[in-house]
Amino acid sequence: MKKSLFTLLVLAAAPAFAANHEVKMLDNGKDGNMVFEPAFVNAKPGDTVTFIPTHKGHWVQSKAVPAGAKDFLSKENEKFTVKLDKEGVYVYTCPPHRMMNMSGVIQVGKATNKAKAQAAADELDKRAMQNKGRLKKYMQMVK
Ligand SMILES: [Cu+2]
Repeated sequence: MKKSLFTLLVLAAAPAFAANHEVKMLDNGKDGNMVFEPAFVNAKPGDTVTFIPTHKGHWVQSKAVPAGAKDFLSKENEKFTVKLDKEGVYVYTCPPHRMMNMSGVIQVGKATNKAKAQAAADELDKRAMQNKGRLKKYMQMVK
């Protein structure tokens, strides 16, 4: 009885431990030019991701989000935070550098919409003129 009450209290307090993950928008990074870093983030439901305009000329737009989650679109050169309420895979791109495959993946809890996210990632990889295969690599990190 006491133990289950304790468990209940811990679960109720869980949102207080929500983490914020920072993703830099870069002209050059470890994975090449025009890149998000880290481009794959594994988050828990309730966490947030903040995109940091480290270099200028970038912004983010979602290409696939889990069922019930809102699409997002930020403004150029602005810090932007997304709240990750829904479990699943989020695929996003930087619109002006889509052809350079400046795109990324966020997994939140279970990959509920993996097929849809994979299709969006494949489409980005297919259309990219540079840095092909990045999305394939990021999607392989989805568990
Ligand atoms: Cu960009």
